Amino acid sequence: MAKPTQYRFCVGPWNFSEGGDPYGPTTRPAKTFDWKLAALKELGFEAMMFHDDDAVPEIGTKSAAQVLKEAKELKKRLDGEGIVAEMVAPRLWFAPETIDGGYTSNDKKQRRYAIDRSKQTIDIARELGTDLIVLWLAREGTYLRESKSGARSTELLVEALDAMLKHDKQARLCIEPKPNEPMDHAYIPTIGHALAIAQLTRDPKRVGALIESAHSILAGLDPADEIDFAMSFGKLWSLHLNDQNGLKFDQDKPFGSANLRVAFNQVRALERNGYGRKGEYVAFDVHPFRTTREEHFLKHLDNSKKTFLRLVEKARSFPTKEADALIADRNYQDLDQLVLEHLMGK
Ligand code: XLS
Ligand code: MG
Repeated sequence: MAKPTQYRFCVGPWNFSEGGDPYGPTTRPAKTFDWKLAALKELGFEAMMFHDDDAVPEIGTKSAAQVLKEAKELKKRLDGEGIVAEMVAPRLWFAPETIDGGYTSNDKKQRRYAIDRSKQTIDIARELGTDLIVLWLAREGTYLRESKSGARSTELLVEALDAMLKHDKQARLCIEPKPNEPMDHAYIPTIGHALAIAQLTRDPKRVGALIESAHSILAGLDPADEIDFAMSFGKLWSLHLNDQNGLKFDQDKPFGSANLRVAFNQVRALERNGYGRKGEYVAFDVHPFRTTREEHFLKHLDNSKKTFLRLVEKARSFPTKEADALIADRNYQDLDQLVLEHLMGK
C-alpha cells in the first residue's frame, strides 16, 4: 500500500480579501504583500499562487524587460522565505482590452492582446520556477447567446492554447472551468469540457485541469465526481477547495462550510486517487465573510486547512468493511446513516 499523502497547502494573495462586493465597499484594510507572505508561513502553507499582476503589480505600465526583472526579484524573495510559486494565471478579465473576453473576443486586436499577455505570464512563471499556468476563462463566454458563435469560439480557444504551448515547450496549461459569472454562459463550464478541448490542441498531454469546488457546484455537479473524472485521465494538476451554498453567486466559503458531506467526499476522492503524490498542492480559494473583523482576517484559511485535515482523518478511518457489506446487501439506507454517524463522531 502506498504511504498516506502528506498534503501541502497553497493560497493566493487575493484570498486575503477586503470584503468589497458589487453592492458595497471594502470592510477591512488592505494588507501588504509582505504581511500576506508572513501570514501564509505562520499558517503552515508552503506555496503561493499568483496572477501575473500579483507577481508584477501594474504590469500593464512596465516594459517586458522590467516585468522579467521584477519576477526574478520576487523569486529571490520567495526563495529567501522558503515559499514555492505554485502557478501563475493571466488576469484577463480586468483589462479594458478584455471587456468582450480575451481569446474569444470578437475583436482581433483584443484576441492578440490576450494571447500576448498569456505568453508573458508563461515567461513570468518560468522566472518563478513553475511550469504551471492556470487559465480561469472568466469572460470567455457570452452575455447574449447570439453575440458569439460557439463553434468559432472553440476554434479560437484552441488557437490560443496552441499559441501558449508553442511559446514554451515545458509549460503545462491548467484550465479552471466555471459555468457562469461573470458571464451568463461560459464556454468551458466543466472538467469534461476542459479535458475534451485539450484533445484538440497541438500537445494534449500538456493541457490539464484545476477543479474549484464552488465552480463544480455552480454547474450543478458534485466536485468529488469531477475530481475522480479528472484524475482518471491523470489531469488534475491543481485544486481550489472551498464551498458554495447552492446555485447562487460565487461564494468562496471556507472548505466544508456549506456542506460537510460534499467536502468529505472530495477528500475521499483525493485520497483514493493519490492527489498530492506528484507534488500537487491543495489550495484554498476562499475569502473571509464580508462581516469579518480585521483581527479575524486569517480564520477562513486556518479553518479551511483544519477542516481539510480533519476530513483526511475521517476518510482514512472510514469503516470501509462495514460500508462494503452494506453496499453488497444494497442496504443504502444504512450506508447513508453510516456516513452520517461517522461524520458526526461519537
Ligand atoms: C476565480 C478563480 C481565479 C483563479 C485564478 O474564481 O478562482 O481566482 O483561481 O485566476
Ligand atoms: Mg479558483
